[in-house]
Amino acid sequence: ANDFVSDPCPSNPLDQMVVEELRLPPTFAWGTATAAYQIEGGTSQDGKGPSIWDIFSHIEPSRTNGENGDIACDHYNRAAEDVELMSSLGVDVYRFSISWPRIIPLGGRNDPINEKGIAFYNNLIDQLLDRDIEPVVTLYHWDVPQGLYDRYKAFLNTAEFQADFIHYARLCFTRFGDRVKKWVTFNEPYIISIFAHLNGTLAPGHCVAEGTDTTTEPWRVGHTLILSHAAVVDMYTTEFHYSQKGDISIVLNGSFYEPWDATDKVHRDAAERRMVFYIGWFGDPIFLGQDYPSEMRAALGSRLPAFTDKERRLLSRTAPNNAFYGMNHYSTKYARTLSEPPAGDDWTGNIAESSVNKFGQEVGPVTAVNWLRVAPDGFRKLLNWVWQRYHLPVIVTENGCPCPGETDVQIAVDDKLREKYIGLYLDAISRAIYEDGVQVTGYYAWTLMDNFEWSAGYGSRFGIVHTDFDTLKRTPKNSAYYLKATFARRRQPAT
Ligand code: PSG
Repeated sequence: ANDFVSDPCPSNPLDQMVVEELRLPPTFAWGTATAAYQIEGGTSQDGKGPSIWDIFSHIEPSRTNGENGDIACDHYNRAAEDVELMSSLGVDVYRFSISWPRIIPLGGRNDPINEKGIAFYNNLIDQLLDRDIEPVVTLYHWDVPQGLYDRYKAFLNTAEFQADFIHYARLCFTRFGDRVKKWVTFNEPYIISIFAHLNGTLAPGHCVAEGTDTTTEPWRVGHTLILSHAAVVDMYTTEFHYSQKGDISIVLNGSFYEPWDATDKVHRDAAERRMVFYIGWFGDPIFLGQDYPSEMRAALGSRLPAFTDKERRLLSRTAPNNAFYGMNHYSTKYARTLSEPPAGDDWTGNIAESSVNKFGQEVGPVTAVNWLRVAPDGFRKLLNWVWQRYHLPVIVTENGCPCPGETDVQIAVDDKLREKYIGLYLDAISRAIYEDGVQVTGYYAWTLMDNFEWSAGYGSRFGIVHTDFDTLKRTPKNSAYYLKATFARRRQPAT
């Protein structure tokens, strides 16, 4: 089959950065991604139980810009319309997450199952398949049942959580696995460990004020996530893979880190160490079946839990059964070694990060949020870094950016910055594939439509489709049509 070639990116606000033409394999899949709590609404409809996000956003609304996911995009009541919308955009794949408390309201292995919640996902999956859209399902995108947090603090109790997660995953494979062939266990274990259990900016907001032991608890949460992932991979492999023949893995996020001063070895080492502490933390045990990276063990000692012999065997047995590397990626940063350890408990490998280097150079043009800079070269380097370390085909399970002023639909649809960003990041994938030999098999735009952006509430919009939160009307932005046109060329011979 022929490669396809797109038009050059037509608009060019970041005029130093030009997308000439794009070459991608004919089998390359494009999709959109969402997460249950960010879009569904219907938080207590049809028997759904509360998740930690329902409670977190209601008890202290200042943590979520005064907003919550009670209605969000009302996707729970508009799924048919949203599938139709994706179909009209020509997507190959839709990555969504299942709300655990929607199908097991209290969450635990001995708790009742909610058939109405299961019916919702069954209908969604059927509608997608009717339109030739492949469902890619994330089991956990941050909304653990509040019941499990109340009972045993969820991730902080490894054995209890693992048993309940296995039960929940088995229910999903049993009910949906005849049609779902790509599974993701957890979305972004780093964010769950650090942002939800150290700084407490995300639910459950477990943080110092709540009496957290920050020296050990984030690492305990990470440990729980790794072992629960491995146990579910093991269970899928032994109980379901023979009949269902699907793929399973995890999604890790991570920026690329450039050295603050590239002429100085200590800062080059710091940039590398930052990625080891961010990605290797989870990637080495999960994909290589090894202990935590030696750099982390050296810095953290016994603060990092130890794997028992039985757990080591589980990791080494399941490592080869991860079928892909799910990569959420947004931006690049500079890393520098600190001359003194930072105040408090260090979890970075003694590193400070910034978007400006020693020489005052910005890592890339800013988007609507300061942490997200346009830096496609870093993306290409990260694809290479991951490929060299793990040798797994990469699926880019999230990528995108917010643009300024997007509340107003007239401004939002003309999203030249996003279109440019996406074009440049696809170009980085193309170069990683053809010039560097990295296997990259898909690109899922984050996100299908503007939605509840966690601590930013509705104030930060990542959608390729605009959502009017008064009328709930969806309006595709130009970037959605750019993606549609780009990938439509796969079906034509290259010219
Ligand atoms: C991940 C990484 C960073 C910020 C936010 C995320 N970072 O590098 O600073 S969260 C991730 C998430 C999804 C969000 C989306 C945009 O999986 O639910 O809506 O990115 O923030």
